[in-house]
This record gives sequence, structure tokens and C-alpha cells, in this order.
Amino acid sequence: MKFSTIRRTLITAVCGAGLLAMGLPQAQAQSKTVLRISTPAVPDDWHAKMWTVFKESLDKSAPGEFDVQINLNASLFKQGTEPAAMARGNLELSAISAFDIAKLVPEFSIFTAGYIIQDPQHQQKVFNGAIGDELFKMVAEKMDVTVLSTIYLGTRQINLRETRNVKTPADLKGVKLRMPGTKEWLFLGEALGATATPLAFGEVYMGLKTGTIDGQDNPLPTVRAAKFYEVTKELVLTSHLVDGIFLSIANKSWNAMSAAQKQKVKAAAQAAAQYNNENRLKEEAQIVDFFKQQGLQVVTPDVAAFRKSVQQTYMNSDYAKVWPKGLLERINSTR
Ligand code: KDO
Repeated sequence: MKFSTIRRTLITAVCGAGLLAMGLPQAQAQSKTVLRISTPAVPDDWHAKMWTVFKESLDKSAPGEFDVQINLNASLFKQGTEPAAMARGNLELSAISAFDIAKLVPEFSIFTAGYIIQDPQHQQKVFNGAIGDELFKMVAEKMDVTVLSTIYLGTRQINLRETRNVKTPADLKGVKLRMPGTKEWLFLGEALGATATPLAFGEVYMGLKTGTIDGQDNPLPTVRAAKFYEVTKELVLTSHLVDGIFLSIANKSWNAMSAAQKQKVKAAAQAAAQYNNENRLKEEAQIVDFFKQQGLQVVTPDVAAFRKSVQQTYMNSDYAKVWPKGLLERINSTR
């Protein structure tokens, strides 16, 4: 026997013994489809926990068929790099933001604009109807990923390290407001009246603690889960973005699945969305008291002033020039 053949035989024997020791039948372990997931979400946030629901749903509907690997805290891929990793074949699943999509599908930037989606119900109606179908088709073509469900990330609010009693965009002048590091996110921060400062999600806590940033914006369940309330003193309830992330799978994996597998994976994605959406809404409804108990000042600003200023900034921008004709009106009239 040649050395390479002996080596291969040995490796197979050792691996086989390992799998048996782990209690896995060899054939079954070999035929499992690996589904790697990467997210910057912290373990205690709903859009992190939803991946366990996804995994459990698939383990139940398709036992032994999938090996779902969940990687939280951006431990596998950096925030915002997931779509490229999926296109390269290094990642199967992620929940990608409208901002990530807008980089490659400019029409999608309409959903990065503040005060366009009106509330969580409106969001689900827009994305689970004809508008979603049309835009997700573009996403599939241009990004090589298939959107399986729309996750309500929450309604974004401003959270400051010092009290400022912010009422209007003018009160944010000069405030270094952390945003994720792409130009679409930074534009939103500037539209709010602040000085937008790019920083990855994983560095926000330290940035607030040390004062390299003056504030950040995120939905309130995330402010709790990532413990930003420990290093901030004010919440400003601007409700400037009813934010969504889109649970997506790389087309390479999707197209390799049988119709039955696709149906099970889609059902798992919908179960994950339902789990996240219900829990997040429930938490958002009563979370303000928690922050008050933690000693934060909770300010209700002049939301109409923020809405007017943010909408004007977007309508006068290059972003609005590529929004498909009539889309804004269709979104506005979706009930
Ligand atoms: C953030 O970095 O502020 C953000 O909320 C942006 C989202 O698109 C998403 O990436 C989210 O972080 C992470 O999942 C962490 O919650």
C-alpha cells in the first residue's frame, strides 16, 4: 500500500471511530448539510436566540439532515461582511440589514431612510406582500442570496452617555453618534442632526464607557441585551427607524436543496422570525420602565421635528433618486 493510501485509510478509521464515540452513525454524519450562521448579535438578544429556534425546528422536521452551526458576537464574520461571505460560499445563513443590501441593491436604500416604515405591523405587511416579493427578487439576482423571512429588529432610539434633554435635531449638533461603518448608516446619523461616527457593534460598549463616542442608536431590547444602559444616561425616544433584518440563505446552498428541504428550511426561518418578533414586541412594550429603574433619563422629543428633518434630508439626497418610481407611495398606502 502506498503511504498516501495508508494515511487516508488511517484518517478514515480514526474519524469513523471518533464519530462512533460521539454516538453518530458514520453515514448519517457524512451526509448532513452544514448550515453555518454568523451574526453580530449578543446571546441575550432575541435575534440571537431565534437561531436556536431555527435549529430546533430543523432538527425536528428533518432529523439528521442538517448540521446547524450558530456563531454569535460576530465570532465567525465581522458585522456587515456576511453577504460577501455568503456569495463566496464561506457562509450559508445570516440575517442581513437593509443597509447591507442597499450597498448592492441601491433601490433597497428606501428602507434605510428614517420614518418610512411606520410600525412593526406595517413592516411585516410591506415585506410579506408584493413589495417584498419584487425587492427580494432583485436581492436574489444581485446578491445571490434568498430571503426567507423578515425579522423585526426593533425601533431604533437614541441613547446618550450624558444627559442633554434632546428635543429636536438641533440638540444633537456636534454629538458624536456611533453608527455602523457604512455610508448608508452614517447618512442616517447625519440626517438625525448628529456627527455620525463609524464603529462596529462589538466596540460600542467600550466606546461609550471611555467617551470616544457620545451616543449610539439601537432598538431598546438591544440596549438592554448589550448592556449599553450601564454606560449611558439618556434615552431619546426618536423612533427614527422601524428596523428590519432579513434572514437569508446563500443561493448555492438553497439551490442544492430538494423541494422538501427548502420547505422545511423556510418553515424554520418563519418560526425563528415569529419567535423574535413576538418576544421583541412584548419586550418593547414594557422596557422603558426597566431603563428608568436603572437611573436613565427617558426623553420624549419632538418626533414631528425629527421626522420632518430626516424625511427632507432623504428626499433631497441621491438615495431618493434611485428609489423605484411609485415605491414610496405604495409603501405609504400599504395597510
Ligand atoms: C448595530 O450595529 O447598531 C446593529 O443594530 C445594526 C443591525 O443591522 C445589526 O447588525 C445589529 O447591530 C446586530 O445584529 C447586533 O444587534
